[in-house]
Amino acid sequence: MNERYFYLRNINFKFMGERNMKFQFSKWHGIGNDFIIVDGSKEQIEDYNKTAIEVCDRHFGIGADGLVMILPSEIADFKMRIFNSDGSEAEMCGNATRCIARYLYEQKLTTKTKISIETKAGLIRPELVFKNEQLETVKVDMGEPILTAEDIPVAGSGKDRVVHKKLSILDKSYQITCVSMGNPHCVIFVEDIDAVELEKIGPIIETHSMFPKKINVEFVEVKSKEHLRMRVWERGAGITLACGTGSCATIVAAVLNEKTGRSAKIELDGGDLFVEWSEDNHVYLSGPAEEVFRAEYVK
Ligand code: ZDP
Repeated sequence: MNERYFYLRNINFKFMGERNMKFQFSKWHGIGNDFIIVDGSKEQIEDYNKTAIEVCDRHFGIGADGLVMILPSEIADFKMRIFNSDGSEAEMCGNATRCIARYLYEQKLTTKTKISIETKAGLIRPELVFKNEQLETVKVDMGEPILTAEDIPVAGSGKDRVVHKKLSILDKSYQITCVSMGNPHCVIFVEDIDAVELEKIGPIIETHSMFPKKINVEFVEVKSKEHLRMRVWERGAGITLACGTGSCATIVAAVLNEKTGRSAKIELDGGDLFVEWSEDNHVYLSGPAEEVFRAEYVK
């Protein structure tokens, strides 16, 4: 937090009155998980990591959980890169993928309703689903979950799965289940989600030495076999209103812990997402994607 503050203060001193960056962007959200989307084939940004810190800041910048660059791809229709609000790059992003699919279609950058997008975690395929010519939802084939500890990565468990394993933090112990959806997640089922001090426990688990690439942390309360309530502490972004990859990791963890069937509604602070861990081993994520405004950033 402090580092970010000093970084921002420096930019403000350095560039006061000076304008050296200019780009068009569009602000989107997937149930309150918000992104600045930039078409990198048209707009020039020199340093994605530093720019993400600057523009995601909710007081000194535009304000968002992440900066998403859309870039040309040689193996898919488009390539996406996602930077968290702390400037770190994530491999994958479920909610942003839905936003991008709708953005590309509405901006007429593609006529396809099913798009392939290259990410650092492989190809993912969002699909715009229409009903009576109205967009009903954006459904994403998020690919297969990764459950092998060393691939998630979780240290110290080799090729085993990390399902319902004990983790002691401060004076409490938690049962954790770890899943990678391209990016790493640690899912913890609790009796009472409102009693979880997410702001306190989230960053401790995120940066625990067990997780060499840090980790996204999801606390989940089981409401029924088809309904989970989830709150998330995101790696590199802190508390956010929703997390798409986190919802996918949650359904996988719920099945592995015999809490639900293979599909469920995930109730998040910003709204609901629908997830299914299909028999073909792919996880499907559905939910809304909304544009908020378009503007030009000038600094
Ligand atoms: O893995 C990470 O560092 C996440 N913070 C990336 C963002 C994930 C996201 N919330 C999602 O919906 O998958 C955008």
